Amino acid sequence: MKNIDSNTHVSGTSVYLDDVPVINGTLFGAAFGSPVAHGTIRELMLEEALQIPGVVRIFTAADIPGQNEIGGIIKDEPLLADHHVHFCGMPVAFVVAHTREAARAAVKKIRVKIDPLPVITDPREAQAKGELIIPPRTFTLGDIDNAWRQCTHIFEGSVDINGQEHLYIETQGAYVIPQENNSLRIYSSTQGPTAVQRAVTSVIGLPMHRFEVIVTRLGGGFGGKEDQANTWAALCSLAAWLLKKPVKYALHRMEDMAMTGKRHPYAADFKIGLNDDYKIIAYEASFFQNAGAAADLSTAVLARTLFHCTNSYFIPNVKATGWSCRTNLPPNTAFRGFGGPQGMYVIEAAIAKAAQALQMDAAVIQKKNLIHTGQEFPYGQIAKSEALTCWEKAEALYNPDDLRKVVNSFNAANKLYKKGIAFMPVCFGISFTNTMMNNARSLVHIYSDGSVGISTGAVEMGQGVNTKILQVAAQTFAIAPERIKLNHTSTYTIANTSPSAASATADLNGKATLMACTTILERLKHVAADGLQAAPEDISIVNEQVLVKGTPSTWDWLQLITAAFRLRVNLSEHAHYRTPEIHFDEVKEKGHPFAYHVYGTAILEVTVDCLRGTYTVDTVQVVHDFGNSMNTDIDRGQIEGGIVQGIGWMTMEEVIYDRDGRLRSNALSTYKVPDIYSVPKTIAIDALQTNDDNLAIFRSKAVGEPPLMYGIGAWFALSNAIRAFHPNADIPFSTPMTPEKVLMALYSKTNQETNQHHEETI
Ligand code: LUZ
Ligand code: MOS
Repeated sequence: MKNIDSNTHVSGTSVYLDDVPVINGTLFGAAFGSPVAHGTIRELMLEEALQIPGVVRIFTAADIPGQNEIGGIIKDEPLLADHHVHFCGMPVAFVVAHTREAARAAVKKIRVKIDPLPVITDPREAQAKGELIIPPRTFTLGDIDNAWRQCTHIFEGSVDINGQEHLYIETQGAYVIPQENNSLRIYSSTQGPTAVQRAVTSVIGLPMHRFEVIVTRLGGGFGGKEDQANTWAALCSLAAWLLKKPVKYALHRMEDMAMTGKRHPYAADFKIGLNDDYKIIAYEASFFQNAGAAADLSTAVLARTLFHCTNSYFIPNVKATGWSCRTNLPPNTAFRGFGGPQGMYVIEAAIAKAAQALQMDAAVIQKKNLIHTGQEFPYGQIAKSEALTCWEKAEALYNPDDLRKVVNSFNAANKLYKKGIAFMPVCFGISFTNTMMNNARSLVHIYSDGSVGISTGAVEMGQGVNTKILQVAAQTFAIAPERIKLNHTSTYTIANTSPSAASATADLNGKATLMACTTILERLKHVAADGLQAAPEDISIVNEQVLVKGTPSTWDWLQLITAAFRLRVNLSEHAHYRTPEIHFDEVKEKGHPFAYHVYGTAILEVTVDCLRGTYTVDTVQVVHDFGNSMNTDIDRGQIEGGIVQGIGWMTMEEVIYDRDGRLRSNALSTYKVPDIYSVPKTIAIDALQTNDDNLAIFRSKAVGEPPLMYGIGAWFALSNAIRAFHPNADIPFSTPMTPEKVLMALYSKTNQETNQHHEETI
């Protein structure tokens, strides 16, 4: 089935926040962000800004009627800076004017005197100074202290992983319209309507039922709107509330880039031990997460780093510790993979280091250590593993031995171009790591003309969740998709939603929809049984036809609904789904946090121009565990997009803050994302069909986040290509692998010399 949004997308009639018709009298907002990263506000000067024609009012922390607090997990995030500023771009004042031009002009006229305080941008420095969001967390398996003795080969290293700008095509924004009885209607570009509702509730100081948050769809989210849509919605709500006027603020790209958090950069140290047989016996890792200036979702992101610190491997002795370090950067936040990719990069780096030192192919170590069914993850869950199945299917399909031969002969024949390949296995746990969040609701109505309307807590952001939910209803009722419409997401219709995140949206909201449809279907079967003098269990519907014991009756769908309506049968249902079986004990750090895991293996091939340092990703060949895909077109789209986004993170996307905490890569001229020229020339995707994960909707495994992590392989393929040019190249584990870093590595001294040398070169 086609994506149900394809027609409106192609014809330009899909409604995003900025397409919501603006009503008469609407005012426009713009936020003034702190020009410095850390300091005490001495004086805020608004007079000049207020002189700009069209400016209505400028709001500051003093105007907030409720609490100046929008923090989610931890209450540490003011909406507007009061006395202190903690990051560059932290909102200090909110201008409201008759036009957006006036609002932006006024922002430029605001002056602030700030006494500077020391700025920390480096997580290791923050950790050393005790600047922690929460105490460190440690996951352990086996007996790490005694395990080193069983190891023949032990390697240590350090890693620096950079962040990533979300670059959703639609920037953040909100449009708030006051309603009667002290209520607000809030249009928000958010993945988390309830998160927005809570933030507004906190700031205005009235109960949640006053605030309706409406989302039609997003032009991308990628995690950036899981928590960080709250600020703009709360600012517009504050102004709309106090002025009793509609207020809209859709951020300019550069505002969005400067004021919002990104994927978390991490520093990490690892130690890996292997035995004679190259089995990984012990692994120890310390993760220093750059949380930014407030908690946001950092603690949950850190948890997922620990959950995925051994990626697809079984390692009997593990100790992984994570520190969430407070720095003076914008609070970093959810981003596709949610800390998992960072954990995976570090174990892949450890394996690559071992392989390099042992003069062997990393793939040998990778394959030998893939987790098998029955083995235990460091957090206590027992694997039901497709890791080796995916790997072996990739070998069978894509002939990596032949590819190696091609690469070797290419490298022998070419002096200034070198190819490299890498395997990247992925294992990603599906469920919010916070067990409490794994629930969803769906409201299904059948109208008296036989048409169906569905509302859920899911937010459509291009991932195709509405198409999948529609498929669930179409399949359950056995009716044509054209009879079904997915409605916008609203907190008045569906309450207490978890954000659309964690790859779990179709599972959770699809399961709730399945429950609602099944309940109505049971009622309908009784109606048909009475009307057709049969037993309810003999009734079925196929292609809109009512069957009795498999034989078509005189009734079709419309007659069935008409009969049910006449008999006053309830044609609506609101169902609640909670994922069964999952649990986690945060004291023991053990449990069964994930409904299931998604597995896959990618083989990546790159070519490096050894004169220029530039490169291409030539092929990415994947075997991906789809379960029993509900919609292969949508799922392939997710995989292709994820791969390209992952490659971007690992290769060209370089988030740069200067020492003063100011974002330098603050526009698309200075922040490079993959374009049509840099996507892989070939992406091959093979579907591993597995059929036993019943916690996935219709046994169709979640597909949102896992494929991003295939992109990690690009980093290692590049370093293999560099080594084909310079076998002893010094290649620090530093991401992204930009052309500049490739060049430095190509012409580096040997890796026997220390990192100090590398810093001098820089
Ligand atoms: N968001 C969240 C997520 O709140 N919890 C999670 O476990 C998660 N995982 C992936 C992506 N977003
Ligand atoms: Mo997400 S990183 O699934 O919002």
